[in-house]
Amino acid sequence: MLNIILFGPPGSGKGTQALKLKLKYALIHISTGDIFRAEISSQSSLGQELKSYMDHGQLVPDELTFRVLKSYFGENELQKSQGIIFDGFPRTLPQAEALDTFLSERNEPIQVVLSLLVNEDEVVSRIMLRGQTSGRSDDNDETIVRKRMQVYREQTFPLAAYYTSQKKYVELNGEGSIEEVFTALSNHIDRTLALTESADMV
Ligand code: B4P
Repeated sequence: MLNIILFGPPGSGKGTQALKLKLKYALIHISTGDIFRAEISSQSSLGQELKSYMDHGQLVPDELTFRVLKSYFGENELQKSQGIIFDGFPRTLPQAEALDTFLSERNEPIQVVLSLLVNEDEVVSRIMLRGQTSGRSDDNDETIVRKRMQVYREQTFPLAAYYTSQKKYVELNGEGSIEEVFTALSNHIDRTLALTESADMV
């Protein structure tokens, strides 16, 4: 099993890279942003509630995030795969702790947290560019995009220390081309896989 977290600020390329890594390593891709957007498209009252946070650049509160994920896992049994790539989750300490509990019950811990480093101006320009075609209301307004960065720094970045203390946190330059970043991520994953296999043989 290979369980990975892709970590980094909004617009750092987590979603872009997760789709490529999913195909290369036959992983299940879990993106809380995508799960929330699917709920919003269904026009449920829960979706309206999610939208009210996302449109303002705020995190969805943990209690609501857990409720949505619980119902998602209820409907989508985790099939057998080589592992899971988590994209945009966890984003707070309670989410990280809940994920650790969930995975340790399955005896399938996170092996590595790959963090994409991208400076704020680059992130803002990528997201504003995506906003021209994505139809995402959280991508259109620079004030909201900068608010998302502030929320990342205050609420999500502290998880770097949490995973560093577990010796799982690795930083990578996220500012190259999509292919360059993909190669760097793949190299780290290959190293992680080799280490896991040699530990299994002992
Ligand atoms: P997400 O859906 O996770 O979205 P994201 O942060 O915008 O993006 P990501 O890093 O995946 O960027 P992407 O690859 O698409 O979150 C949206 C919102 O949902 C959050 O603000 C929050 O409100 C809520 N939410 C989600 N999960 C939550 C949780 N666990 N708890 C609470 N709230 C939660 O890349 C962006 C753009 O850059 C794309 O256009 C891409 O083409 C481009 N790009 C990517 N890599 C590039 C590169 N190397 N060079 C140039 N451009 C690149």
